[in-house]
Amino acid sequence: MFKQVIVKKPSSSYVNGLTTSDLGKPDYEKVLVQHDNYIQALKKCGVEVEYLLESDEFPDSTFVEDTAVLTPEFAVISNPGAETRNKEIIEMESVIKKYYDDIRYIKAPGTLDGGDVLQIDDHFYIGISERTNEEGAEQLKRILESADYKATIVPLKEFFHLKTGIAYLGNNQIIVAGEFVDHPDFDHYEKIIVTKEDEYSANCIRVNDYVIIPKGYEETKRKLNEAGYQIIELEMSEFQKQDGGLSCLSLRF
Ligand code: CIR
Repeated sequence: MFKQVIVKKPSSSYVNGLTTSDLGKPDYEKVLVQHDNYIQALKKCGVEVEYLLESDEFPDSTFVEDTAVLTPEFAVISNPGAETRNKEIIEMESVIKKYYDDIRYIKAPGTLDGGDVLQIDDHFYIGISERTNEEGAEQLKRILESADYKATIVPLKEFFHLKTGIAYLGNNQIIVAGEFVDHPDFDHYEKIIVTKEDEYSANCIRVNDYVIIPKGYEETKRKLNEAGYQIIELEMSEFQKQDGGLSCLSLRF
């Protein structure tokens, strides 16, 4: 069960943030509407929402997931791999101190984005990506193993972040796309497989009794429905334009 989430309002500078997509510039008014709907959906899932105000100097800072990894026992402040995002952790550290006494840190030369970390029960998977380097992944692995969690490092081939292509639904079930469909590290989980066309919908989030998915992915929706999940669909177009998905917009704990 998640009780709490942290989200952060997108700033008007959001439209000038980092992206590799060719989907065009986000429409800021729509960004705000989509972000508000995201918050309403989380509330429907029964969590408390801490809402941080926007930071003009950090265009990508609405993607709070990248700044930390949270476990029930301790928090790990990440060291984001994108130069323009790195100092987002300063604000997040002060926020997280309200919830956690035990805080660990990923330290340079290690870099790590929270989007590269997936928790499946007591096992964490840590992607090595353009943002998370081997040193950062090894640091997190050591931190987790010292607390009796399992940790597996997964070098990515194509995906931007690990969680771009995989999510944990609960009850040993995962949803996967692309390079994770046949990945040996995830063989022992029951899989819902997302088609190439619907790849974006693999970044969904299970929050208590609901799975929140992006709107417009009928086949993914059907598969999740058939598997018995209650679904909330959200329009995500303006976040997709900046390489962001549903998981990126919150820290959940
Ligand atoms: C970035 O490039 O950092 C942002 N435009 C997107 C970050 C998405 N975060 C995530 O997948 N966890």
